[in-house]
Amino acid sequence: PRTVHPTALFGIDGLLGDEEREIRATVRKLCDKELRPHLPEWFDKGAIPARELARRFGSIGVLGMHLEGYGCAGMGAVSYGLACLELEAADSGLRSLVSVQGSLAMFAIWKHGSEEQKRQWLPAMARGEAIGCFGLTEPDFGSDPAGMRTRARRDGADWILSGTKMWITNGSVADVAVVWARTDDGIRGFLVPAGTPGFQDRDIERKLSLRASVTSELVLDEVRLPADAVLPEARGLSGPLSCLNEARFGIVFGAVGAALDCLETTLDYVGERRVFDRPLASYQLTQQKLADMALEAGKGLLLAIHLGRLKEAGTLTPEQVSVGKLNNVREAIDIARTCRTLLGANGITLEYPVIRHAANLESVLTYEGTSEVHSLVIGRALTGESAFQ
Ligand code: TGC
Ligand code: FAD
Repeated sequence: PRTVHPTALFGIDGLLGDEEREIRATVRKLCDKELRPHLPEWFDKGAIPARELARRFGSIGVLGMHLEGYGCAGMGAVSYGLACLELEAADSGLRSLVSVQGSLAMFAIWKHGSEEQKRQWLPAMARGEAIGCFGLTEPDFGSDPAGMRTRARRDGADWILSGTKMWITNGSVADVAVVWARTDDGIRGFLVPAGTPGFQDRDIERKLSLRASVTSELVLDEVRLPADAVLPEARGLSGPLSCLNEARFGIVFGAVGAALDCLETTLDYVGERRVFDRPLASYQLTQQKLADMALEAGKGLLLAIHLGRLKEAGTLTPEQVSVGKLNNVREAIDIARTCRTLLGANGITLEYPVIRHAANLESVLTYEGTSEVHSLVIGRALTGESAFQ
C-alpha cells in the first residue's frame, strides 16, 4: 500500500505559498548535502566550524531573513519558521546558531539600535561575516533576568561594564556581544566588540546536550565602552524580552523539525527491522506509537503555521508564543524518546539522529524560557494572577 509522509496526513503543503516551499527546499538541500553528513562527528567532538557555517547560512540569506533592510531578506514569518524547522531537523545546534544571530543579536540591533549601529553591524551579520551573541542570562539569574547583577555606570561620556553572563550561545566566536546590564536608568543593552579590554570568554565544556553549538561564559571586568555603545531605543526588561519573542517563535517551528526527523528515521527503521519474524512496522503497538507521534507533530506544525500567520498579520502576542514554545518542545521531546524506544539499542548511538535530537531538546526545553516559565506565562494570562514570585 501507498505510504504518506506525516505532514501530508495534515495537508500541510496546501497551507504554504511558493516562496515558503522554496525556502524550505533550499534549506533542506543545504542541510542534506553539506551538514547532515558531518553532524554525528561535530556532536561527538563537541566542535563545529561556526565561522564557515555562518558564512554559508549568510550566502543563502537565512541570517536575519525576517528583518527588513540593511541587507536582510525581509521574508515572512512562516518562511523564517520553515527555515528553522529544516535547520533543527538537522540539529538544534544549527538552528541555535541562526536563531541567536538573526532573532536575538541582529533583531536587538535592528529594533533597538541607532542608524549607525544598524549600518555598522547588520549587513555584515546578514552575510555571516560578523557573528553576534546575546548575553542576558547570568550564573544566578536565568528565568528571572530582572535580578541581573551586571552593571553599567557612566564615567564622563563613557560606560563601564562589569559582570558575568553565562550559557551564551556563539559567545566565544562572536565579533559583537549584545550585553544587557543594569544602569541608573533601568536595564539597557550594550554592543561590546570582541577584544575590548576587560572582556573575556570561556567555553562551557562537557555538555551532553547541544554539543554541535558553542556555549560560553562572558566575563566583563570594568570594560570601558564609548557613549554610542548603548542601544538607544531599549529601556527596561521589555528590551531583551522583545528579542526573546522572535527567537521563541523560531523554536516553535524548529522543535517540529527535530520531531519530524526522528519520526522519518523511525518510519524507515520499523519498515526494515524484523522482530519475531515480522516487520516491526506491522505490530499494533508500533502503529499506535507512530500514529500518536504523527498526530502530535502535525498538530504542532499546524499551530506553528497559525502563529506564523498571526505574526505576519502583526497580532501575535507573547502569550501565544509561549503556547507554541511550551507545546511544541514538550511534544518533540516526547516524540524523540518514543522513537528511541522503537530503534531499540540502535537508538542509543550516533548512527541515527534520534538520541542526538533527544539530548538537544533537553536544552531547548530550558532555554528561551523554561517550560515552567511558559506554563506560568499562560497561567497568568488565563487567571490574571502572577505565580512567578
Ligand atoms: P514582567 O513584569 O512580566 O515584565 C517586565 C516588562 O517586560 C515586558 N514583557 C515583555 N515584553 C516583550 N515581550 C515579552 N515576552 C514580554 N514579557 C514581559 C512587560 O510588559 C514589562 O514591561 P514594562 O514596560 O511594563 O516594564 O517581568 P517579570 O520580571 O515578572 O518576568 C517575566 C518572565 C519570567 C516571563 C520573564 O522574565 C522571562 O521570560 N524569563 C525567562 C528568561 C528567558 O527566556 N531567557 C532566555 C535567555 S536567551 C536564550 O536562552 C537563548 S538560547 C539560544 C537559542 O535561542 O537558540
Ligand atoms: P533557573 O532559572 O535556575 O531554573 C531552574 C528550575 O527552576 C527550572 O526548572 C525552572 O523552570 C524553575 N523555575 C524558575 N523560576 C520558577 C518559578 N517562578 N516557579 C517555578 N519554577 C521555577 N541565555 C542567554 O542569555 N543567551 C544565550 O545565548 C543562551 N544560550 C543558551 C544555550 C544553552 C545550551 C543553554 C542550556 C542555555 C542558554 N541560555 C542562554 C540560558 C537559558 O536561557 C537559561 O538556562 C534559562 O533561561 C533558565 O535559566 P537557568 O538555567 O538559570 O534555570
